[in-house]
Amino acid sequence: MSETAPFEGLPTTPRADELLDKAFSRAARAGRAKSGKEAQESMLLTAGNILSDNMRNVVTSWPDMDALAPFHRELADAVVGVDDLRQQLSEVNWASRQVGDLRKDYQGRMRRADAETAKKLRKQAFARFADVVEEVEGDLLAIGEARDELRTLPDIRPDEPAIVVAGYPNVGKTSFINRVTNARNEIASYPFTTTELHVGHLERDYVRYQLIDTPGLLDRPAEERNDIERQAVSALTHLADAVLFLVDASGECGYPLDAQLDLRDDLRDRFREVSVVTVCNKSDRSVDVDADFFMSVETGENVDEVLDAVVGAIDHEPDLPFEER
Ligand SMILES: Nc1nc2c(ncn2[C@@H]2O[C@H](COP(=O)(O)OP(=O)(O)OP(=O)(O)O)[C@@H](O)[C@H]2O)c(=O)[nH]1
Ligand SMILES: [Mg+2]
Repeated sequence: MSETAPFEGLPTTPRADELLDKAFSRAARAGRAKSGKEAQESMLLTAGNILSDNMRNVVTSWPDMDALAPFHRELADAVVGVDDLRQQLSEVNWASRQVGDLRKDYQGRMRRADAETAKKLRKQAFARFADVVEEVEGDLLAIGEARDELRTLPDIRPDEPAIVVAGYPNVGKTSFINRVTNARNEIASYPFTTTELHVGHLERDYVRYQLIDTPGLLDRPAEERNDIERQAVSALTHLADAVLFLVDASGECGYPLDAQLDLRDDLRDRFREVSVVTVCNKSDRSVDVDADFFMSVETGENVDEVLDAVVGAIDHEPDLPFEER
């Protein structure tokens, strides 16, 4: 499992009934190959091992949440709740051990029993296996849902420079990203409850940059965001190396310029560690605003200059003490 896409390789999570079906049908097959007490022992071992191994595999296939990059941990937390997930995984881990212990216990009891008693003990053991697995039925379902959600997270890499594109709806964020990245085949999207993150890539001087479109997230005042969105914004603050803030001075986007600039100031507070570059887009319509750059995605005017500036604003220095640079 790679550090950059930590949830990509997660296998599907079996449901409780699937696990039990698999374990008991394999056990029946193993039992048919033998007879008498040996058959009962073989069934017990087969079912017990399949259940405990499969449940342990569910747990070990997950990355260590504490070792995740802050961006991924926080995004995962926004989407599924990392504490809940940890708890569900620990329940399944408990069930795996519990089945293992039961298996050992019944194996010992069978050793001293005759064939008839061995069969009774094996049936008893199966009923107790089923009880244990059913106890974590809900946990397995929740883990499966978390896996399905997290696997579709866009391939955003904490180790590649990231430019976050923000601004009110309709100011031209997506048009910009589509124009400067190979967005056609490199866009991945992730549905939050109300929003999506899109990522496109571009290369400058052999460095790959991620451009992140944030419709529904960085396009309105903080107080209008719900908890999940707030947390996703916070995750982005770990990731962003620069913020490109687009404004539409013409007001054609439908939002007053004052409100747009207030949002820009709010994001400056939030993304305190990085440059927030103010760009007036739709310069073919209006340039009536105090901005760092004026561009038109429509005509292409100044688009390259804006890119150069934002790439230049990214600090590529390694984390050396200032005097040693
Ligand atoms: N005149 C003009 N129109 C533009 C320019 N850039 C984008 N537009 C238009 O503005 C509209 C909105 O552009 P989008 O790229 O969808 O804006 P957005 O910021 O991604 O909007 P949301 O996804 O809703 O947040 C579209 O009709 C674009 O064609 C520009 O430079 N000049
Ligand atoms: Mg858009």
